[in-house]
Amino acid sequence: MKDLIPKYLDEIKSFTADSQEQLENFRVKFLSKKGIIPGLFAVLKDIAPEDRKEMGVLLNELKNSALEKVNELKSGLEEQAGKKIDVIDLTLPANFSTLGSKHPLSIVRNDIINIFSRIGFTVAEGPEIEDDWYNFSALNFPEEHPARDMQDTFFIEKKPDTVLRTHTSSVQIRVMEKQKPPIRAIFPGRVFRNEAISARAHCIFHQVEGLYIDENVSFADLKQTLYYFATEFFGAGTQIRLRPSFFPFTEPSAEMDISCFICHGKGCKICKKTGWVEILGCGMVDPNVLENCNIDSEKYTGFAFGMGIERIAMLKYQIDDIRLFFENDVRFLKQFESTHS
Ligand code: 2NM
Repeated sequence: MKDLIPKYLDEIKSFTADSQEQLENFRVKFLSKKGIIPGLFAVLKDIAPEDRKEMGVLLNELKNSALEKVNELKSGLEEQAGKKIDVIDLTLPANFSTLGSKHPLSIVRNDIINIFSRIGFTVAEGPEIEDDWYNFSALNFPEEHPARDMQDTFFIEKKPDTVLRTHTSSVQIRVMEKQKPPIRAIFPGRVFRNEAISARAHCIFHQVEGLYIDENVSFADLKQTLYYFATEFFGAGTQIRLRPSFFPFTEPSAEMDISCFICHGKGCKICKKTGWVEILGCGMVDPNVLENCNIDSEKYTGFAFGMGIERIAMLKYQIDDIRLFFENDVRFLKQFESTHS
């Protein structure tokens, strides 16, 4: 009997229960009337009197560990059962996750990309950090052009040849260097200009530029392509007009206005009572630019254009402060959803 007690003590101490049923079996085995421990107490009287006291102490110890174990496991199992019920409480309201919304600049950029991809333009991207060749020289900017000034361009410190691109035209040079005509692509991306931030201007903004180079590309192609874009983006019935302008990389150059889609020519704040709103710059690619990219300017001609995504988005949504695009205030951002898929 003395040998049995440490064995039972071990069994009791190491016992664990996964269910109420296992625990009840344990309790019956050791503590019930016909269980092991009362059985041992029953034979205590048969033990030699000089050993009886010591055995009594050991048996009490065994009984207390069994009782303790039952209490401990019982509260553990009850706690667990409580938790399980919490997890499947069907009366609780369902969790739902709040969806974000697309940034208005992403919506407008994607709309522009979709419109041009329907007439065969592909999309190309390139680095935001450029050297002087891709950002200026290849684009026919003269050495002393004011755009190269510190006032307009961000230069990388101690690397006078390295700049943050001021337009995505630098990507067009990279494509023209690598790819033979025909080239028909648009170039969305982030650009940087050293300008004071105001409601109208930001030092970081976004552009989509476009380029079409092939044999016999004419100013009429430019006009028809941009007319298609204007009616697709601003709606059927939109009129366009081209005003002569100047860019180093195009000759001739023009700026394009659309008829005011707010007042339809009656005169409003958006068009400053002129009935027309400027949306982009464009022109025929200067032969010098083609030659800089080893494209034969006798054989090939092309047109190019560029627009600011912020400007287009401000017109479309009638937003009067460019800084709203960059503040990431969800009260502003959640108001937009795509009108195109
Ligand atoms: C504009 C306006 C007019 C343009 C020209 C070229 C290139 F690379 F072909 F010379 N890229 N982008 C261009 C022409 C950009 O943005 C207002």
